[in-house]
Parts: sequence; structure tokens; C-alpha cells
Amino acid sequence: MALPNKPLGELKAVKDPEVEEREVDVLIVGGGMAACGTAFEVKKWLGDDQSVLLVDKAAMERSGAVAQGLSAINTYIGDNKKEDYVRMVRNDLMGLVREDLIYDLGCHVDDSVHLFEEWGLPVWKKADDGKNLDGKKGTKAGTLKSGATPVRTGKWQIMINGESYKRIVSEAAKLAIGDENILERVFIVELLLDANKENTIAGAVGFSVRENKVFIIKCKTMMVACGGAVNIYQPRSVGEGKGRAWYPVWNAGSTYTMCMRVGAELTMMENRFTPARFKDGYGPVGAWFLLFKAKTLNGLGEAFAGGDAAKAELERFAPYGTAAITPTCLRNHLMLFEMKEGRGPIMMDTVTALADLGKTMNKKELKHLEAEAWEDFLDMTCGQANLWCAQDCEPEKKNSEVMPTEPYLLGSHSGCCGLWTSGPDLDWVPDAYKIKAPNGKVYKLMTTVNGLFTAGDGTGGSGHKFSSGSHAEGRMVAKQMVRYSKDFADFTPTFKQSKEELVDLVYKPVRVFLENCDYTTAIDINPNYIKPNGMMYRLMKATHEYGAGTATFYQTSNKSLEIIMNLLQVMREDCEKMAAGDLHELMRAWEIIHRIWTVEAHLRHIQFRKETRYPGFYYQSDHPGQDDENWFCFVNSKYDPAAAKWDIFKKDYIKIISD
Ligand code: SFD
Ligand code: AMP
Repeated sequence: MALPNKPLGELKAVKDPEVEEREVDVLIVGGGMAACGTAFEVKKWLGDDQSVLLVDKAAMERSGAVAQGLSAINTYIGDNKKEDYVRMVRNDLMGLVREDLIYDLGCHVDDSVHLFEEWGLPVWKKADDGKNLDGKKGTKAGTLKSGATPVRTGKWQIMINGESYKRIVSEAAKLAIGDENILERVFIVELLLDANKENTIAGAVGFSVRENKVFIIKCKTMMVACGGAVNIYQPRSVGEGKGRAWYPVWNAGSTYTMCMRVGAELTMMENRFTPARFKDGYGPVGAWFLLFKAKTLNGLGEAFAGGDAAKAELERFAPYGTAAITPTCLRNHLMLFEMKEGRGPIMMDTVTALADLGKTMNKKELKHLEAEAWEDFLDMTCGQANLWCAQDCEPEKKNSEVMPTEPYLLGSHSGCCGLWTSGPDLDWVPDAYKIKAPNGKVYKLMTTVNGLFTAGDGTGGSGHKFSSGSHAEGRMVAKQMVRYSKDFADFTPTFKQSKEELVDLVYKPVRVFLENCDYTTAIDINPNYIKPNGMMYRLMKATHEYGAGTATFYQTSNKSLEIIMNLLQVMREDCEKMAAGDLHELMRAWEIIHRIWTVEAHLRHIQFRKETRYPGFYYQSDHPGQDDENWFCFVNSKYDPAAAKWDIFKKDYIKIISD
């Protein structure tokens, strides 16, 4: 259960926190879309004598990417073919995806959407006359499950009134497992392997951000779904705007870092998502392109994306560039191309789009359309609506600038980095995609560490799951974890580390602070320590300048990568001297540690892949263009925790669904 909001100020950290030890069968780390899916599903399959615990660093009602809500569900298969869903994802991600995972998700995702609607999420419907019915009208038009037609924006996306989306989904999750099986505001720091069984997960350690308490949790099986990685690059928002980002600022790469640090294999960590967003407010563009049919204009007022220069540029990246829907990275590439040629900035032509749609509308309908334009942002990125107000921007009268943002790492949206997981145990799935546990069985979505599962942003190679797919994937993981925990019912998780060693690890930044804070009069400046805020600036400066950040128009090179690898190494060493005076700072300290590891994995993958597979997301200037002959494969990596060494290698891509 969540502890109440804190009174004024942060709680000072103490040297020796209380320790609470728990032991459960199933541990869910994270409380976002995927974790809520797992929580909702898991009790149905658990035995009466089995236990579950969910641990979220925040309060589930508003935690993770869906905190502010969403205005669309981007994955709903409906009448479409699952094979086409795979083709769409494959094309958008330039050919290299795990088709087994994507097809499998396509078989299950709609069921989660039907549940959301059953739980009270308003889904827009199409009326018989072709008009859109939103809000209560949409609800009254019947459910998707009973055959009502959703308002499709693109082929895969449907519109919702989704300000309370996360509250609805988390309520169902909470009811399913019960408040007593949930720890909120507890940040998991590190996963723990079993002392006796090789490569087997045995638990996790974390701390409360509301009281001086360390949690040590043993489990038979675990899923980690702590979202993607945000604030790893210098954001475009600086000064008073800093803290604004497109993806959730709280997700700090914990999924990737914690799993890699126990030896789980990563895949496609080079694949980042650099989204085009409304400038400064980070408003998503999907509804504007798809629902409102808006076009982007260059600084000369030209609809450049349909022009000859753009077509010629896209042909360089055939077959992806010439497909009916231009891949997300190439849409960015075209924007960057215009900007570099001196034809920026890029504007979303909201004025023409709304005027065109309004041609067939009466006054009342027109007002409603304008309200929808605002609601799109009020439902999911209210800062963008605030910015419009602050800038006196009425979208029907004034166009808005769009801009590629700083890079993010994620595996559920238009990116596909994450963990290498097992495909389903079905005859059409290649053996190379199946991971066998020590009993010889295959558990879908298990990582290469026995008993450790992931979902949502955690699963690599299968982007475009979005909110609905992450939930559905979480539900699939629930069943697999229960199966695993029953198959290994006699497993007694045992840690290598003592209780004291674990507390020392988690509270190290607190101890560094307490031992040295009296040495100077300025609490943040001390020769014996660095505060997490300072470390954050160091990381951002390094990635910004050398790691293909916005500073270099997303370009990096062999030499830049060599430099940043050294900087990251030094940062990791200096993290030993990171100091936290209160619990908020302790969280910040661990977040930055997680971010540094995640960034290292990202850049090591870019360094290894000697081509530029995703122009528009990043450019390796020593290796421009795609080299299918040598690099039409996954790049996987594994960190060996015992030897403290990285291994990076190619993994075959296997085509399952025909073109
Ligand atoms: O407009 C720890 N997303 C969209 N999905 C859609 O379906 N439609 C949209 O409209 C989408 N758009 C969008 C989206 C996200 C955002 C932020 C915006 C717009 C502004 C994407 C989905 O939201 C996303 O795919 C899923 O939410 C991913 O699910 P998951 O479960 O992988 O991640 P999460 O929901 O962020 O949850 C993470 C959880 O982990 C917790 N956590 N807990 C314990 N210890 C730690 N160390 C932890 N670190 C993190 C978090 O608190 C959270 O509970 S649009 O752009 O296209
Ligand atoms: P976004 O708002 O950019 O996150 O996109 C939301 C959804 O719309 C995702 O499924 C995107 O793939 C899709 N999308 C966004 N822009 C376009 C576009 N110009 N063409 C086709 N699909 C798009």
C-alpha cells in the first residue's frame, strides 16, 4: 500500500535503516502497464498456498508512462490480420524484429483492450453515418467486444478518452492481488542471483522512498517491468522547463540495468527512439497526423514529406523507405534533412488540417473538433496544452513547431531495445528463439536468466506494443511465472550476500554523505562526494556531445564513442562516491547509476554495429548507410557479473512471416 504523501521537505536518511525481509513465490517489479497486466492475471493461476508481491517505486494509480493518461490505444488488431501487424512492426523497425513475439502478442492484445473498456475506459466509436462518437456517446454505442466499431486513426490505433487510463488499469490490478500484496514507493535497486543454482534469480533488494527502510525480497520467479530509460540525454527542455520530457521521467533504465547486472542477455540496445514531438511541450504527433490528417511544412511552407527530394531520399532506404507507411526513424530523417539543408523549422500545419475537416461540419461540430484538438494533449501531455495557452496558440489559427526530441530507450513504443526473451513453445517458432530452463521446458518471455521474466519496455525486438500490448504481455508473463513457480516448487531461494551486505549496498550513498557532510559548509559541494544531481549533468553532457545527442544532430563516430566509453568508466568509478542526504536523493543516486549502465549498453551496441540502421534516430558517421550483407542480424550483449566483462555478438534474424 502507498504511504501517504510526504509533508513538507524530504525525509533525512539515517545510517542504519530498518530492514524488512519477505519471501514470495512470484515477485513483480514495477507497477506500470505491463506489471498491472501481470497483477491482474496472476491470481487466477496461482495455487492457494502461493504468494505474490508487486513493488512499484511510485504509486500505481499514476505511475509509469501512462501517468497523465493517453488519448489513443495504439495497438488494437480488430479486423486486421496478425500477419499484417508483424509486417507493420517489421517495416517500421527497419527489418529486424522478433516476429514470433510480435505475432504472439497480436493474438492476445485485443483482449486487454476489451478489459479496459469493461473496467470503464471510454473508447470512441463510429456511428452508422460515419461520425465519431466520443465520451458518453461512444460508451453508449456498445462495446468493442459486442461488435461496435472503434474510431480508427491509423490502421492500428483507436481513440479513447484516456485521462484516467492508468487509474482504471491499476484499480483492476490492485483489486486482483489485494493491497496487502503491493508495496508502493519502494525502489528496487538490484536483483539477486541464487547462491546455489547457477544463473537463477532468487530475489531483489530495494528501499522505501518514504521511510528509512530496506526491503530484501526472496522469490522463486520474478518479472521486471520498470519501463524504459528517460533523461539519459541532455533534454531539449532546459532551465525552467527542465524536467519535462516526452516519456516518463521516473523510468531510469532500471529494467535493463538490473537485468543485465545479473547476466541477462540484451538485444538491440542500439535501437533508440528519437520521437518527433511538438516543440518544448513534447505533445505527441500521432493524432495530428492520423486523426486530423495534418501535414508538416518546412520553413518555406512546403509539404516536404511528399516532395521529390524526400522521395529520392526515402528510396535510398528501400524497401522500408518506399513502403506505404514511412518508418518512424525515416520520418525523422526527412525532418532533419530539411533542417540541415537550412529549410527549418518544421511546422505542423494544424490550421489547414482543422479547416479542411471543418468544411463538412456545422458550428457545434466545429467547436467539438477544436475541443478534441485540446483534449488530445489534456488527456496525455497536459504541459503541451499549457504551453499553447502560454503562447496564445489556438491551433485552428496558428501552426506549431515540431522537432525531434532527445533520445529515449524503450521496447514497447516505436523502438525495440530490451532483453532477449524466449519465444512461445510452438512448432512454428525457431529453436534459436526458445530459451530452455534447467528442466528442459520453455517459458515464453523468460530472459536468459532462469526464472527472470520481463514485459512491455523490457522485451527487446518487439516494438509497437504500446500501452495495450504491454498490458497483454504482462498477462502472458503471469501465466508463465506461475507455471515456472509450480515446476520449481521445491526451489528455496538463497542469497550469496548477507543481510548486512545488502543494506550496505543500498545505503552506501547515505553513509558517504553522513561521513563527509560536515567537511564543508555548502552541502552540495564537497571534495569527498558528488551529489546525484551533479552526476546527472555529467552523464547528460557526455551523451549529448559524444553519444549522438541533439548537440550533434544525432551523429556519433568511432572516436566519439571511444571518448564517451572512458567518460562512462570514470563516472561509474565516481558513483562509489555518490552521496545522498535524504530519501529522495537516495532514489536519485540509484536512478543515475541505472542510467549510466543503460547508456553504456546502448553505446556499446552502437559501437559494435558497423552501419547506420536507423537514420533519423542516430547516425554513426564512420559507418553511414545500411549494410545488409554484414548487419542484417540482431546485436545481443551479455554482461558477466562475476568477471565484470561485456560480451557483444551477432544473433541471427529469422524471418517467419512472408513479405
Ligand atoms: O501518444 C520501478 N505510450 C502510448 N501507448 C499507447 O497505447 N497509446 C499512445 O498514445 C501512446 N503514446 C504515449 C505513450 C507513453 C507516453 C509517456 C506518452 C504518450 C506521453 C506508450 C505506453 O504508455 C507504454 O508503451 C507502456 O506504458 C509501457 O509499459 P511498461 O509497463 O513497460 O512501462 P510503464 O508503464 O512506464 O511502467 C513502468 C513502471 O516501473 C516502475 N519503476 N519500480 C520499482 N523499482 C524501480 N527501480 C522502478 N523503476 C521504474 C514505475 O514506477 C512504473 O510503475 S503516444 O506517444 O503514441
Ligand atoms: P506518436 O504520437 O508519434 O507516438 O504516434 C502514435 C501512433 O501513430 C504510433 O502508432 C505511430 O506509429 C503512428 N504514427 C505517428 N505519426 C505517423 C505518421 N506520420 N504516419 C503513420 N503513422 C504515424
